[in-house]
Amino acid sequence: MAIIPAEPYDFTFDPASIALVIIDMQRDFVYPGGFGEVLGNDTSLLLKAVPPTEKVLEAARKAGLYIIHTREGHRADLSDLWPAKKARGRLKTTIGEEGPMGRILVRGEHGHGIIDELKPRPGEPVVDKPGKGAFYATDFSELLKSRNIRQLIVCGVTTEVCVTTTVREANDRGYDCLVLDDCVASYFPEFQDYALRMIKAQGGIFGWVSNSAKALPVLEKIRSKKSGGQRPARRRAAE
Ligand code: TIU
Repeated sequence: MAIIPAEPYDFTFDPASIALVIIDMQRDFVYPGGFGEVLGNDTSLLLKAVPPTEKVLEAARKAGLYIIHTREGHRADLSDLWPAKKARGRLKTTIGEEGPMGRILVRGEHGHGIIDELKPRPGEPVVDKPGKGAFYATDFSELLKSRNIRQLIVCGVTTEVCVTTTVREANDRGYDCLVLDDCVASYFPEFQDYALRMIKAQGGIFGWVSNSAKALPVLEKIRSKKSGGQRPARRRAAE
């Protein structure tokens, strides 16, 4: 077992049954011209989560952790886009319409893609989700069950929308979630603060909160143990 110092108390996990989940690190949210900006947000606020998440992703890869990426977006024909979601906000430009990075929040468009810094590698599943939570209308649950995953380390954007929705969905399905506070970001600093406080309040009602500085040394120790010969050959070959 490994232990990451966290709030409201230490987070204990078995590296074999934990996954790193990186939520919606897509150009559509973190760069101008995408969905985040058409909603009226300053997308630059999300960029500060990128360097620490890169470090955690790299350490998780070296540790041999199961890694899953998610993307929010819709089919090109928008058949999985609820009219309520399309209409929300009374936006001038909305989901499915052309923007500078292609059709907004549509699968396969440049804006829908995960940013280069956090590009998924072969063997790291990418879950395409039409909603905010990773469980709704996806095979996320089946992917976790197939690997006997019980705990999640969660990074991504935005803290109070897709990250929190996923953490709450996971909590009700019996998963422990550890959120790294510098690896998640919001367009609203006060929502970032309160969303994280809501997760860890009441004895960790939805999970645990820590940060990359505390998680990295723990992940790096797992790496050194595995490089001592325990890592399965299948994983070595995939790198
Ligand atoms: N608007 C906002 O803060 N977020 C989203 O619409 N999606 C995600 O959080 N991924």
